[in-house]
Amino acid sequence: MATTKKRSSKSATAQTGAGGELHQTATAADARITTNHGVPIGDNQNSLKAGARGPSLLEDFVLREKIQHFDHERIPERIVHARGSAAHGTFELTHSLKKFSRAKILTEVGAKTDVFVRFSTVAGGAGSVDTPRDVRGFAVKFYTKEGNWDLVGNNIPVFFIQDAIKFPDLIHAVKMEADRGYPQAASAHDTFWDFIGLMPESTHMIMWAMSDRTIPRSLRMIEGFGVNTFRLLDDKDRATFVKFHWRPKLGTQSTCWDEAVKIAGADPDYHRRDLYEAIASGNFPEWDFGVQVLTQEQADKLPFDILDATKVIPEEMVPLKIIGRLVLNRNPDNFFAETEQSAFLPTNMPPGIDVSEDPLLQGRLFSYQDTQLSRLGTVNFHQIPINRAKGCPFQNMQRDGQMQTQVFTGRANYEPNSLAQAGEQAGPREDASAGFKTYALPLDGVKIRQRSESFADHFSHARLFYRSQTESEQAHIASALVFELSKVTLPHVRARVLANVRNVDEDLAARVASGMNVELPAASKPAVAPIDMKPSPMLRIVGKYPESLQGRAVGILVTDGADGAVVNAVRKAVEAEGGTVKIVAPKIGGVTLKNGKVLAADGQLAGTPSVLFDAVAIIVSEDGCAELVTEGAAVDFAKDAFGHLKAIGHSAEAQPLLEKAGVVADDGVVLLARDVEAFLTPARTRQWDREPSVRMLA
Ligand code: HDE
Repeated sequence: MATTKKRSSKSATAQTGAGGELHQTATAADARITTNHGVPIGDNQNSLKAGARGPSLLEDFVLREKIQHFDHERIPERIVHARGSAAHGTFELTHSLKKFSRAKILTEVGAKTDVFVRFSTVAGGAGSVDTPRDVRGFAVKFYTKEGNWDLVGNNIPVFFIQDAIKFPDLIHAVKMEADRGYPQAASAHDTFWDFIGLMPESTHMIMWAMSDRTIPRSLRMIEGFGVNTFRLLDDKDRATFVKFHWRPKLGTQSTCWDEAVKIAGADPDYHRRDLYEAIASGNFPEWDFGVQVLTQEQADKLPFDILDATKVIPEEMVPLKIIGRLVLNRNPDNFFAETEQSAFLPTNMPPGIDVSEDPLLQGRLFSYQDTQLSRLGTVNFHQIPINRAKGCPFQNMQRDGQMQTQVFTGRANYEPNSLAQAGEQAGPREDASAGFKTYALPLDGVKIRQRSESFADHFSHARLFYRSQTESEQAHIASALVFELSKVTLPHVRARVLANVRNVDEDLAARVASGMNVELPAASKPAVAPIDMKPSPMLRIVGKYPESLQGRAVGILVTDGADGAVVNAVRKAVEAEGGTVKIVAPKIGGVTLKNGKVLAADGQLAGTPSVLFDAVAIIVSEDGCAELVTEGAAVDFAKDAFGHLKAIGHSAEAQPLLEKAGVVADDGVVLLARDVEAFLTPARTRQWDREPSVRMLA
C-alpha cells in the first residue's frame, strides 16, 4: 500500500513513529506474545484449570489480564460527532497573512505543517452509517511551531443556535428520542422539529441542512468552515475579524436522497472506505484554505452581526482569499489510537489568532476541554501521541495526574523560582513578547442575560440562501422538508415549522404544504422583518464543481460473453482521467469474455449495486442479458443508475435490461462503441435535466 510507512524494527516490542508515538511491531526474530508486563506466554489457547475438565483457577494471571483488558477496551463515544473518519496530511501556506497576523502558520509561505483531520457526522453513534442527512464535522489539528491549532469546523458555515446555552437542548432534541431510543442518526422525528419550530433562529441552518450539502458524495468533496468569527492579531496586537474556509479541489458534490438511503444499506462505511481507499491508492484529497478578513469598520457596515453564528458573510460582500493548501496523504495506522483518541479544542490557537465574542464560540471554549475528561479520562490527554504538540516543545509546571507519562527531572515545578542561581534547572518561563495574547477588547456594560438586538433577524439569511439556489437545488430543499416533516407525527409541530418557512419564501412554504397535503398555516411573526439581500450564486453547488472523472468511480456490469475490448476501452479512458473502475459480475469468480479470457470481478452484483458508483456501464452478451432481466439486482442496477441521474453506457445487447428497468434514452444513456468519449462526457457529472422525469419533486 502506497501510504503505509515501512518501519524498520529490530525488536519485537515498541518503535518510535514519525510523531513520537509508540508503534508495536513484531519481527520474525522475536515475535513472542507476552503479557502486558513483558512475560513471554507459553500457551495462548488454554486457560489454567484444575484438571483438563475442571474449573479455571484464580491463579491464571494470563487469562485474567487478557480478559480484564478486553473488558475495558471501550471508552465513552463523543456526545456529538461520535462517528468519524480521519487522515494525516500536510498544510502548506501559499500566501502570507503577515499584514493581519503574527501566527507563523499564517505567515511562513512555503512552510509545510503536519495536520490530522477528522471528519464526522453529528447525530449518530460511533457505529451508525456514513450517509444520513446530517451536518459533517471537519476538524483540523495543525501541529504548528507555536503549538497546536485546532480549527474545529463543519461543512456548513452557520449553526442552529446563537448561544451555547441552547446546545444541550438542540442535541437532546436531535438524538434518538429519550423514551424509545430511536431514530438513530436521523433528524426526521418529532423532537428535533419541535425544537426547530420553537427556535426560529435555526431557520437559516435548516435551509442548509435540507440542501444536498448534508448528503455528500464523499468526504473528499465537502467544503469546510470555521463557522464562528475569529480574530487575527498582528505584531502590534491590532485585530481584524476572520472567517476560515476549506474548498475541496474536487468541488462540492452530493448524492441524491434516495441514493444516500440505499448506500446506507449497501455500504454503511461508504465515506470511510472512500477516504481510506483514495489515500491508500495515492489519490490524495486536497483542499484550498481561504479566509475572509474584515475590519471592525467593515463589519459595522454589514446588515447583520458577524458575532451571530446563524449568519454567513456572502463572498460577494467580503471576498475569499485563498492562502494555503491541505493534502491528506496518510491513513491512520490505528483507528482507536489516532481517530478515536484525537481530541480537538477550539481553545488550541497559536499567538496571532484569537477568539471573538460570538456567544456560541464562547461556550465551545469550555465544552471541548471538559468533554475530553469524561471521554479520555485524564487531564493528561494532551500526552496521547495524536494530541501531543509535536511541531514545538511543550513544557510547563503542570505535574502528575492520572496516566502521567512524562518523567520530569529536578525540583522546578513552580514559577517564579531562583533555582538557576544554585546551578539547578529552573524550568520554562513566560514569553511576554511572543507568547499568546488576548485582544485587549475595550468593554463597558452591565452583567445581563440577554440576546443582542443585532441577533434578532432570523429569516433574511435563510431567504438569501434559498433564493441563491438553482431551481433543482430549491426543489431538493422543498422535497427534503416534505420528507422530514412527513415523519413528524405531531401536526402542530409541522405547522409551526411551516409558519416559519413562510417568512423565508412563500413559494417554498406552499410547495412543502402541498407536498404533505396539509393546510398552510399563518406565517409566524418575525421579531424583525426580513430584508431581501442580493442572491449569492457562490452558495450553490450545482454548476460549481468541475466536470471531471477525477475522484469518480465507474461500475461496469458484465456477463459471460461480454466484449472485453469495450470493457478495456472504458477502463482505460476512465483511469486516464483519474477515475476508478470496478467490475461487477453476477458471480464473484468473474466471467468468461467473448474472446474466451476470464475477467475477474471486483464485486458480486447483489452486493455491489449501482449506488456505489458515479456512472455505470452495462456490457453484456445477448445470453447474459437474457439471464439478467430475471435478476432483480440487475434490474435495480440499471433502474437506480437512471433514477440517480447517472450516465449509463451500454452495449446494444443490454437493451432488454434497460427496457425492463424503465431506462429511457437521453443524453446520459449512451451506446458504447470502442470510442467511449460519448459516454465520458455525461459520466463526468450528473444528469440534472433528467430529474423531473424520474422523481416527483415537491
Ligand atoms: Fe462542537 N462539540 N459544539 N461544534 N464539534 C464537540 O467535543 C459543542 C459546534 C464540532 O472530530 C464535542 O471532542 C458546543 C459548532 C466538531 O473530535 C463537544 C457547541 C461547530 C466536533 C462539542 C458546539 C462544531 C465537535 C464532542 C455549541 C462547527 C468533532 C466531542 C456552543 C464550528 C471533533 C468533542 C472531533 C465536537 C461541543 C457547536 C464542530 C461536546 C457546546 C458551531 C467538528 O465538546
